[in-house]
Amino acid sequence: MTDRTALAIDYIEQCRQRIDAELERSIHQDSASERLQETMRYSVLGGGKRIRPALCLAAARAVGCAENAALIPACALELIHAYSLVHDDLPAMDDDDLRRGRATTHIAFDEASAILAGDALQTLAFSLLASAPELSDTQRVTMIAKLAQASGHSGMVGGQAIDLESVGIELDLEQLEHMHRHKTGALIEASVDLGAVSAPGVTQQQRSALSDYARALGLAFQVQDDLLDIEGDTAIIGKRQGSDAAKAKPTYPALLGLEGAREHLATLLEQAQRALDDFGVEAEPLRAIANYVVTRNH
Ligand code: GRG
Repeated sequence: MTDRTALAIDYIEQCRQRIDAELERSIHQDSASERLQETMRYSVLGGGKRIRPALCLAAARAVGCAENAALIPACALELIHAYSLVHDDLPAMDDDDLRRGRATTHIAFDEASAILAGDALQTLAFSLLASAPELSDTQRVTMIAKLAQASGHSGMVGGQAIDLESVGIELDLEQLEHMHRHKTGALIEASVDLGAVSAPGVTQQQRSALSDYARALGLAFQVQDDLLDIEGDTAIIGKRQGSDAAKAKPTYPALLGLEGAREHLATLLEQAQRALDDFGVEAEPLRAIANYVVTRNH
């Protein structure tokens, strides 16, 4: 393991503790149904790498902002991510029974509860942002707009729609990237941007460089995800290995071959790191997370 990967693991673990405490607090708030609350807690607090919230906190640090200011946005990102996983696992979508090393939400509870928990996690994300005490009104509105755009039909949900429409169809590299930029990349880009916007004095130049970093990282994340589906171990990745092939999903290794996919991954990592050239030591966690994303084993 390189020093940078070790730094990332350490940094993400520190983030996890702060994020999970805040998520626990936010789900604990007044709720109309105890069962719904329990389903939400199961969906969001039972594991997961916390890459998106860690990226948000690391981006805030990179632009000289106290990470605390980005804590609520970081939680909002994880809530959206958790909702997307719960809905993605449903029988009407990917129909998966294993996630984060345990039963998916609709298996542990039931389908209706999983749908409701996903809905409630999504609205909780926007509700948290709307009342984040550390942020100005302008920051809140900017973040809500960005997160809505990244997670809705012009972002993640749009990407999921393309994915569902693409089963059994041969996509070329451009079409595959178009799908992943929406399905996975948009939320990763939003994670970095919400962190940057947490700093009141962030410049357009900084946001643009961070956006270049996040765009490359979003695709790198997906390439590594595709590689893990082939080379990973179900017990470690926490979901069924080989499920992309079983579902005839278009993937990078299917298009480029294993070696080609690995080369593509290295190019994307280089692009992500280069985008941070003008940042100093405060961007070290972002650099480390990029290394972690392309070497992770789950
Ligand atoms: C159903 C609205 C809706 C959207 C679904 C993101 C997504 C769109 C589906 C997730 C399915 C999937 C396996 C996508 C591939 C990449 C991805 C998002 C993997 C899961 O993210 P990790 O590895 O998960 O960060 P953890 O569990 O670590 O948080």
